[in-house]
Amino acid sequence: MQLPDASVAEIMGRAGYDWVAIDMEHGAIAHHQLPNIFRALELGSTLPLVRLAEGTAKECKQALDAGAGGVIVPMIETAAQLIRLRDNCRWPPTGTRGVGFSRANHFGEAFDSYAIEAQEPLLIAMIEHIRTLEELDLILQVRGLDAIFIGPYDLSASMGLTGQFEAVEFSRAVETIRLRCTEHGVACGLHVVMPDISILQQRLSEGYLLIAYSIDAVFMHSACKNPKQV
Ligand code: 3PY
Ligand code: MG
Repeated sequence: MQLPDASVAEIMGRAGYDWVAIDMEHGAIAHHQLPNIFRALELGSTLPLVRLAEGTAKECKQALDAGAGGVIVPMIETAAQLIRLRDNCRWPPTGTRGVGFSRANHFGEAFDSYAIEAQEPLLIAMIEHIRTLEELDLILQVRGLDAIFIGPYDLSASMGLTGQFEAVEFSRAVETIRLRCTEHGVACGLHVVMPDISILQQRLSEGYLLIAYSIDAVFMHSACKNPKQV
């Protein structure tokens, strides 16, 4: 979701997605808007995740305190960066995130049960640069990493092939990431940005386990421009 509106979240939540990620990297959604967007998503039993801009300590605690089930963090390139991120997301003793009453623990009412949950919120690392393939085995061994999420635009841009998803070198890089994830027993996912059911089915059959399908704004302009296909 990139559109900053709880009604959009309500529609998407009731559409039956397992999870919806709020895009705080490229979307126009501010921290104070998260609680109402999350409440709206939860009307449809959809798990709210947040794609952070960078994964700083402040961003992690604000998104998780607002009630995100986990974070998706762009541009992870090293194991050390991922470990810092993991620590930013977890309460002590396993991490360094500040402890406090917030929406995530029902403003203190569910403090004890949340203290356990806050040891391991979902941690999803985006792989978006070709040079990260050299560090990938170390990244995949970081304890607490739940999944890898490939950003096709940034990954292709890092190869000088921006948006050229048919390019052989790009397909090879994507497949290498997926295979390495399988070897390490880590779920692999990616963003199918343009809504296309045949590509979605192909990615599912290849074994991707965490697929973001399009973006609210893209669904809307596809429907406006080409209503017959929606
Ligand atoms: C990318 O393609 O780079 C993305 O971040 C998609 O979400
Ligand atoms: Mg990206």
